Parts: sequence; structure tokens; C-alpha cells
Amino acid sequence: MAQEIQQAVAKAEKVVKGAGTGYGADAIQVLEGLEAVRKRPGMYIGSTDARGLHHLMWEVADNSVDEAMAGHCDTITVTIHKDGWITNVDNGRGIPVGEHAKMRKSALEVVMTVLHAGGKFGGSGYQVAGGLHGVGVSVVNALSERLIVEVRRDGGIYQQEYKRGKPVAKVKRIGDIDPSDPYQHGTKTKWLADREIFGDADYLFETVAQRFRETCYLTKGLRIRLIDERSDREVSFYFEGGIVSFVRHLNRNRVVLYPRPFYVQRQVNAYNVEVSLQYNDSYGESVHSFANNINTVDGGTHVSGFRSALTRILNEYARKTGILKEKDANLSGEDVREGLTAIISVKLPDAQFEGQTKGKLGNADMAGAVQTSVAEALAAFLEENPSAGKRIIDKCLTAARAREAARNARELVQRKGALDSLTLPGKLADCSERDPAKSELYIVEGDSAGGSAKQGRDRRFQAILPLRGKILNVEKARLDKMLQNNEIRTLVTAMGTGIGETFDIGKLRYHRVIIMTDADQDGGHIRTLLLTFFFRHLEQIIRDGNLYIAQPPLYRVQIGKEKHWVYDDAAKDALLQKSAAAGGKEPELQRYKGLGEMNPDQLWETTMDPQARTILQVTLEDAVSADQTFDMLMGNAVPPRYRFIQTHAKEVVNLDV
Ligand code: 0RA
Repeated sequence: MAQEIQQAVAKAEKVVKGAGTGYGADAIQVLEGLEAVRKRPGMYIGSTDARGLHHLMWEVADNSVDEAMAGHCDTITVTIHKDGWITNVDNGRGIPVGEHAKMRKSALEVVMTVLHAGGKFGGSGYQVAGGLHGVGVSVVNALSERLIVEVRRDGGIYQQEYKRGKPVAKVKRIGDIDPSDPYQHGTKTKWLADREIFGDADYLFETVAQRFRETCYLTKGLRIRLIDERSDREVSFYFEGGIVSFVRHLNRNRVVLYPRPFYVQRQVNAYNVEVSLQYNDSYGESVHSFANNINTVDGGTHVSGFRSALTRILNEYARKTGILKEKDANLSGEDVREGLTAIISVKLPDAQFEGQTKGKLGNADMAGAVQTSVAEALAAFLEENPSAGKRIIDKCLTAARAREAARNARELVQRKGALDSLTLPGKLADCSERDPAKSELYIVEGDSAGGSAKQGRDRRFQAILPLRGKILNVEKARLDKMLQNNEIRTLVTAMGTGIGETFDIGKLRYHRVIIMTDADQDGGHIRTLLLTFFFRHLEQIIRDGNLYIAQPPLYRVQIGKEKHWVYDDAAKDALLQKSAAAGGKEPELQRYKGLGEMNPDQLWETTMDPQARTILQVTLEDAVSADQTFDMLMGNAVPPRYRFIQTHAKEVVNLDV
């Protein structure tokens, strides 16, 4: 933040010098800056839906987190008020309020009203381009109907208010702080996001809590309190152990191979490197990486450095201890990542974020910094914890053998052509369209529903694949086991992508893969199994936005001659109430439990017709929470499962075909 202020002041100074007309010209420039934000908010915060609304929260909180990382702040309190206002309070040094000689206004006003350098444009949306965080709090100000900032420092309380980014008055000292008041310094920002920009998008407690939990794991010793006055909920996050606590948390429902996670923290020149890891007895990998507290979902140089250190050190250790014999091949990268839970967190100046979604760290020197740090510390850890070392290597060896078995199994089925798209499964009713971009695959539970779907579909672009019974619980099975399962093989063959090492998203035969299951418990379970399978083994299909969930209606309500399809209980109650209020005929209510209860025409009309249906796109906005959610889902009953669907599915209405 200090850096940001300097940048902002320097930029504004240039404007003044360049224009040569002093303060007036500068003021105009400032207004133009924030007008640009209001004109094209998407360029600064990605979007103007709920995600963008939350971005405002992250932007303000991140400034406070920076103050905490600099060692000046240990508590942040965020309140979601009933009337749409948000308050963010920190106990940092307080934004400087003194007048800047050349700007002729308070530094506080500069911070709040000058669009900071550092936000990069283009691409798919908001990205952090450098410095320690986002686009600057002036963007939040520009996109708020009203914003009030209050600074405590030097014994005084200073305040300024803005409307849509424009100051209502100068910064004022509005009072003295009682010397006995424990709150002597800090910054309080209170804002009301502009409804003209964000419509009726709303804050989600779970989303905010999840993000703040993550922030606290990544910033040892920081406490964040989140208060939601709408529902009277309150949570407080504080993790003494930082990323070690994070690893323990991710492993909390798993059986770990040894009690204490490995941890290293090193400063390599300007780079700060922190890594923690712990193995568990599952087959999955949950490695999450961060750069300047930003989740790098596509990895990058820090992850490459980590991986090569891990593979090299474990191989060296396995040979040295004689667990791996001379004749044995080296453990592969995949072998050493089975059952691995790890957090890689780096902090650096001028972070370069690359790739289409800017989820990949690009700074080349970081690979070496992480590699050296992890290699040295991990070698020492294994020396000091030989029983942990032995368990880890045994686990890797088992993984290596299983992978060999899987390779053999796959080669066998591939030779038979079972995963080859040239020999499509007999159960698949394919569409006539050959362009994947225009084709849809409905995965349907059960033969009878499959029959209705086949008759009801538009065969030009809709293919139907009925699946029988429950697919295997893939969370608990390796790829080789799964490929023995007929339903899985059929599904992979129909999609055409292959799986595992041979996966190729370019071969996906349908750009919409739609899961259509009954609206009952069994249907929910099958949907969860399928989602888990996609998440663990075909994640790219979700990432690319190709996976959807069909929404069959729950009820048919007939009021006189009018027919209504109703998709949830709230809508049903509303409709019945409306009908009762209007008097007239008693409504007839029919509940649909299964897809099979609808005839083909009804299925088309309610669930499959692109002009009328609603389908939910499955997204993975946050790999960390998705990872946890899947663990939770597989061990739990229905309510948490439902939450997953709600949180990670976004509505897509009336797609054009
Ligand atoms: C620059 C300098 C100083 C504090 C801050 C920025 C600061 C910014 C924010 C934003 C939210 N909370 C914040 N807290 C502090 C301190 C300069 C000094 O007192 O020496």
C-alpha cells in the first residue's frame, strides 16, 4: 500500500507537470480516471455480478492484509450489514492524512480518488499485475454509491466521504481519540456498492468466510473476524501455525502417514518461500499454490521448483536407504504426488501472472528459489524423521506399481479399442451433428429415463448416454480400478477425450456434457459420483466450462386450463399462494420424482429444449474449497451435497444452439 501511494502520487505529479497547468488540470484527470472505472467496471474487477461485488471486498481487505504482512496490523473486522453496507476495520498505522505538497490535498484523498497504476487490462478480467495486490481502493470508491473512510492516527480521527468516487468534502479531523481507547490507529472503510452497477447481486457468507479463512492460513498470526448481521452469524479466523495449519486442515478427514507436517520458510533474495506438506493414505493429490496470497490455480515456476525438488529428494532418499534397489526405476513425479497434501506460498515483488486466466506464476527465478529451499529442508526432514521417510517411500512405491498395473490395463482396453472413439459404445444414441461446438451429450440415469430422453431429444445435436446403476465411488479408487468399470469406460469412450496420461481435451466430442438425474436422493448421489469423477480425473472439462447439470421440474401444477412446470419448492409455494389469492379453481399438484415419470414430449419441453430449459454450468472457482467439498461430500449425507451444487453451479438460461 505504501508503494501504491507512492506510485499514485508519482503518476499524478507527472500529470501535473505534463499539463503545466497545475492543480485544476490534475483534478480533471482524476475525475476521468474514476469515470473510466464506472464506464467499464469489468476491466477493473472482472465482472459486475456477485463475483465483482466480492472483488470490492477483497480489494479493501487486501490493503489491510498488506498492512498486516508489513507487521503493523493483527486484526481485521469485516461486517456485512443488513442494508448492503460493508465495513472493513483494521488496526494498522492508518492511511496517512497529511497534505501532499504537490497534490495540495490529503494523501488519504489521493489514495481514495486516484486510479492506481498496476491494474492490467484485457484478457478475461481482473488480474493482479504487480505489487502485492489488486487494482486499488479507488476502484471500490468509484463503484460505490457512497463510501466513508475513517482514519485513526496521531491521536485524531480523520474522515472523508465520497459519492460514486467523488469527495463530498475535504478530509476533516472529526475528533480526538481518548488516550484510554485501545483503538489508537487504523483504517475503517465503509461502503455501499452501487446498485446501478451491481444490480441485485448479493454477498455470500460462505464465499467470504472461505476467502478470509484462506487469507488467515497464508498470513500467520492475523485474525479476521467476519460478522454477518443479516443472519446473525459470526466467525473468527486465526491460525498460529499458518500454512502448517492449512495442511492439517486439508488432511483433517484423511489418515495421515506421520503426525507433523513438513515445513520450510526461507528468504532467497527478494523472494519469500514457504512450503508445508504431509502425506495421507488416499490416492489423490491436493497441492495448492499461492503467490502474494493469490491462488495460482495453474501453478507456475514455484510449483515446478517444488515438484522437481520433491521428486529428486525422495528418489535420493529411497536409494540411500536401500528401499529403492539399483534395478528399480526412479519414482516418477506422479508417484511422489499420490496422497500428497501441500501448500506452496511465495511472496515476491513484481509478480508476473500469466496464462489465459492469469493463474500461473511466471517469474523464472522463483523455480530455483523454491527448489533449493525445499530440497535442503526436505532432505533434513527425512534424516530426522526416518519412520515418516520410510512410510512416504513405501507409499510412492505402491503408487508406482499401481501405475504400472493401470498402464497395462489401459493398454489392454486400448488394444481392444474400448476407449477408442471409433468404436462408440452401443448404448450411446449419438447425434447427427459432427461439430463438437454444436453437440450435446446427456448422461442419463437409468434405462427408462434414457428411453424417454432418446425419444424426446432433438437427434440432430443431442446425444443420449444412459448409465445403469451407480458408478463406482471414484474417490476411493485408482484409475486402473475405474477403467474396469463398464459405466466409466462407456462414458470416457463416448466423450472421446481418453483419460489419464492420454487425456486430450481437443478430442471432446460434445462441448456440452449434461448430467441429467432424478430429483431425488438417489439421483443426487449419482450426480455427486459423476461430479467427483469429473473433478478428480477430467478436471479440464469442468475448467473449460463443458460440464452442466440438467434441471428437471419438481412439480406440474394445473390451475384450470393453465399448466405450469415448477422447478423448486419456493416457486411452487408462490404459485399456490397466488392461485389461492385469486380464488377460482383448486390447483392440481403433481410431483415428479423421476425423469421416467415424464413422457418424452414433457421431458423435451421441461428439461431438454434449449429455448425453454435451464441448465447449470459446473464451475470450479476455487480449487481449495472444491477439494474440501468433495472430501466432505463423499463422507456425508445429503445437506452438504446440496450446498455444493448451489455454490459451484451457475445458472445458464436459454443457451442458443
Ligand atoms: C501507507 C503508509 C502507511 C500506512 C498505509 C499506507 C496504510 C494503508 C492502508 C489501507 C488499509 N489499511 C491501511 N493501513 C495503512 C503508514 C505511514 C506511516 O505511518 O509511517
